[in-house]
Amino acid sequence: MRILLVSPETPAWNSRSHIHNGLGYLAGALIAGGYPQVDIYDGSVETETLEARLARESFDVVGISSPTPLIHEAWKAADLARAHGALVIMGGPHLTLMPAESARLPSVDFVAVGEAERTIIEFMQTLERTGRAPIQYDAYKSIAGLAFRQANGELYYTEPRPLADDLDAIPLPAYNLFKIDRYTNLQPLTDGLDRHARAYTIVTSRGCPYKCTYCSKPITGNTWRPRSVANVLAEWKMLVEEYHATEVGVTDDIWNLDLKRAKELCRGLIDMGLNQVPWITVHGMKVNHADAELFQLMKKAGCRRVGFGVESGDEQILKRVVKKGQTLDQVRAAFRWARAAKLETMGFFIFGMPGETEQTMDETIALALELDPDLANFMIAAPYPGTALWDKVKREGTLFAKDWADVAIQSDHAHFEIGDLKPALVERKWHEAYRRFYFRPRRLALRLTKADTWRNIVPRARDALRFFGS
Ligand code: B12
Ligand code: SF4
Repeated sequence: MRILLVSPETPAWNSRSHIHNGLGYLAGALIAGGYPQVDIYDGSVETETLEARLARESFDVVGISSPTPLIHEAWKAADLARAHGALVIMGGPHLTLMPAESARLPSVDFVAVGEAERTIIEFMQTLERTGRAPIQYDAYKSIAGLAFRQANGELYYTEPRPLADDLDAIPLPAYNLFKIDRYTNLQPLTDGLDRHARAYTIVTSRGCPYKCTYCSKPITGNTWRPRSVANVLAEWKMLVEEYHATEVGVTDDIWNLDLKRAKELCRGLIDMGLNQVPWITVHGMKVNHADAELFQLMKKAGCRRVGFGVESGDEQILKRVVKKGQTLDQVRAAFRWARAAKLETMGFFIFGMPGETEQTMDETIALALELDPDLANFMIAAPYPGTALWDKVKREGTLFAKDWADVAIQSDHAHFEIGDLKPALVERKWHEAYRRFYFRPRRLALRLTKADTWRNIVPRARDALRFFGS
């Protein structure tokens, strides 16, 4: 059985490209489960169109992954796969949130809901047993985590797939299937674009028990499931020694939830000499599960930079609207400790949450200036389906998105209007944040000393117009 796993091309995110670890995990599970004829087509780095690939090579099954903003591209991929005679199964964050919408489409045979390493194996075994045409729908009803349109046109949802509880037992991602030399480094905005990086990402735990109102985590869920430190270190060693990683990105929702484990991981990296390869925390860290010692250990373990979700400079917005479960004092302490350990810092800030006023957004700008991270990332609040923010805006406000493609995080436009909060104010404060943060003489001087500023002068100028214009 030949299987192609596809991530569609992404106009929603084009400044960098990371490997798609979800597809890596599925491929790893397939290989370990006895289906070695699997490949990954990642639209963000392929030189050949999907259509050309499907015309050149025939596949029994095409599996397509999609977050919310890319669902239209994913559906186009499904049409192409179907036109080339493959059975189509879709999965990933958007499919988990809205399975019916895709399961109804004529080009989509099955939708996988949630984590799918087990689901895909049971699906392949059933397919192999019952044949491709006609599809024996009844045979798939005992596989947890599927949605599909039956022969009579009605949708059928199987039992929910329980979250995998022993992550050590999940086969490692099939890293060999990524065309690694085509991906960029993990943070080109900060480090300059390195097209020769061998940047791998690693998932050391899944899920997060916090419930920040804007956060969409349909796959990994509200519990926290760590891999054992030994299991993570073995994978890390493999990435460094066998795959020659030049940088590693930890993409956990919250890798430092268990402070003791985070420290053990760092000590392990030091003891095993894996600290020569720089690493970062892609999704950021949580400030209230850290202490000074953790940052010292991270630095020794090769960590280059830490990012923190600061979100708001207003304690009440942080507590009652964002529901971040952290205080401004904890934010300040984390930055202080990280800086003392000589780690670079990044801060993520959100503008335009419900209930915000000009004053609360001014407080956020003031906090960004006070913390003065090496990189500040200001974002306009973006509601994703399945989040408390989405529900509130739908209930009490007006959502502007006409389409899933408009639900992207990196946008310079407000996504909704709610109460007295006007979109024009949010956009004005967002631009002001960029201007006041980056147009300080010291910042400008720093930027001009970076070779990358001059190497990429055109895209940098374009970014500047977008961020600093009003
Ligand atoms: C690393 C990361 C990135 C990286 C790499 C992209 C990638 N796709 O892996 C970068 C920085 C490039 C990125 C970009 C974006 N990301 Co991102 N990203 C993540 C992050 C932090 C980890 C992803 C991961 O490795 N998960 C672990 C693996 C095991 O899970 P998985 O990928 O979901 O795959 C499992 C299942 O979903 C399922 N599955 C997935 N695909 C398929 C396909 C088939 C056929 C089947 C059967 C099953 C299946 O099986 C997999 C194994 O269990 C997640 C947060 C999270 N916790 O998931 C956000 C997250 C996925 N990203 C998100 C978003 C919004 C984006 C962007 C759209 C941002 C934007 N511009 O608005 C872009 C889209 C780029 C793209 N092509 O996907 C959202 C998605 C929310 C939503 N409702 O869709 C998330 C959940 C973050 C969040 N909390 O908001 N992202
Ligand atoms: S933003 Fe981070 S801390 Fe908050 S719920 Fe999402 S993953 Fe957890």
